[in-house]
Amino acid sequence: MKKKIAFITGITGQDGSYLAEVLLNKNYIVHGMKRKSSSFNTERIDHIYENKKYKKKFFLHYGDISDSLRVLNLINTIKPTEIYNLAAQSHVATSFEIPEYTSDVNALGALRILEAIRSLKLKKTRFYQASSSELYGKIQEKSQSESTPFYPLSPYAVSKLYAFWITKNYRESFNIYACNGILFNHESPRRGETFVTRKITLGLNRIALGLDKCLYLGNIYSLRDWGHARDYALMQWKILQQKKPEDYVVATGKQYSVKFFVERCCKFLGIKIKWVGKGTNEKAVIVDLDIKKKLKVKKNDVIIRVSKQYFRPLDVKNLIGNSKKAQKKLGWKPKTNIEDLIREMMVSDRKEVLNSIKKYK
Ligand code: NAP
Ligand code: G4F
Repeated sequence: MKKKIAFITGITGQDGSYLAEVLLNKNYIVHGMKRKSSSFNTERIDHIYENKKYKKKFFLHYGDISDSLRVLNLINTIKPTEIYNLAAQSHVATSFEIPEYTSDVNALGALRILEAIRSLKLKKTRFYQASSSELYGKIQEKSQSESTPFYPLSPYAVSKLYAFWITKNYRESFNIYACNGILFNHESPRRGETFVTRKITLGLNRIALGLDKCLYLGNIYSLRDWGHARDYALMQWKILQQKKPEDYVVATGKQYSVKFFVERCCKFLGIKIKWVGKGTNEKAVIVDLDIKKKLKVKKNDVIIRVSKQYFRPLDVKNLIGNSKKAQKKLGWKPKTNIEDLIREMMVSDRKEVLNSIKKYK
């Protein structure tokens, strides 16, 4: 059988790193595009790059999804059997500040790859587009499936809406095997530090170990359907293994608030909090703590405050996915529940904070 060759854009990101592991375990040759950066940006994939086992199977190339010619040339040289387009300016709040850049990368990025596949006549190449539950924005149905109408609420979501439709359009116009994975939020210890879950797991560990006093958050009433990125990476691969190219929702079907996430992380640390105040005056105060854990906090410390700075001009308040189609056709079953996800992230961030303390001692 011919070897499968994958090309991943966004390989240095959270999902790119897990997907590379999934594909290498399935004996693929994996090529990834990384950006030139003034500081190291390969932390999430260094363990793969440095593993001798993958020396002839894992290749990195400099490139940027906004550079059409580079994208075309890379695809022409690699001749991938599967392309996973994960590259994105993926931070929703930031997209309000840099909307044009976000659109160039997220919307036209997908088009550039599809055009390369079309113009190079790569009839056998399959294309995966990293679509997002942000497309649902102002939700039109209680739980969101492939047939729920979209109503994007940010420049990020609008850019991903273009990418969604251009993927579908190239599938229908040019018969390209192209699919959208409409993935709901997925987190992990490799999640970027400015996304809310990671901000909380890292922030609370820093407080517990005495590096910070207080963590500032935005809309703590926001509700999300949070899964584990490792599980979702496997689904990205599965979506491209089907006979017919189709779009799929991937979600856990369970929903929690940011506030709940904070409470569970505190519980993990052995801290009991009480919420007091309203609106931007709301805060979390320590009411009890496990003295055996030797935490660097005490009763009555305020460890969470709400700050206007982290509110968005418009926010997606409420998301919960209906992934029945993926369950039926792809055998999708969410593996990691919220408690396991929190435990894994909290343990990993404790280690990270302890290492940084050691480093600067
Ligand atoms: P991430 O951690 O922010 O990773 C984004 C990746 O894109 C990074 O490798 C980044 O490179 C790269 N990138 C950014 N701008 C680029 C450019 N101009 N050219 C080339 N590469 C560029 O995001 P993620 O959580 O892994 O998400 C992966 C994809 O899924 C994204 O498209 C995201 O929008 C989408 N998505 C994510 C979720 C989620 O909950 N995680 C849900 C739905 C959809 P650097 O490392 O150099 O910054
Ligand atoms: O963690 P978030 O920044 O993720 P968000 O906006 O849901 O976007 C993520 O998931 C999408 C899938 O639905 C992806 F497409 C996208 O690329 C990204 O991966 O924020 C989650 C919620 C928001 O409602 C936000 O307002 O948490 C709220 N929040 C409250 N305080 C905060 C904060 N978000 C951040 N980032 N920082 C805060 O301090």
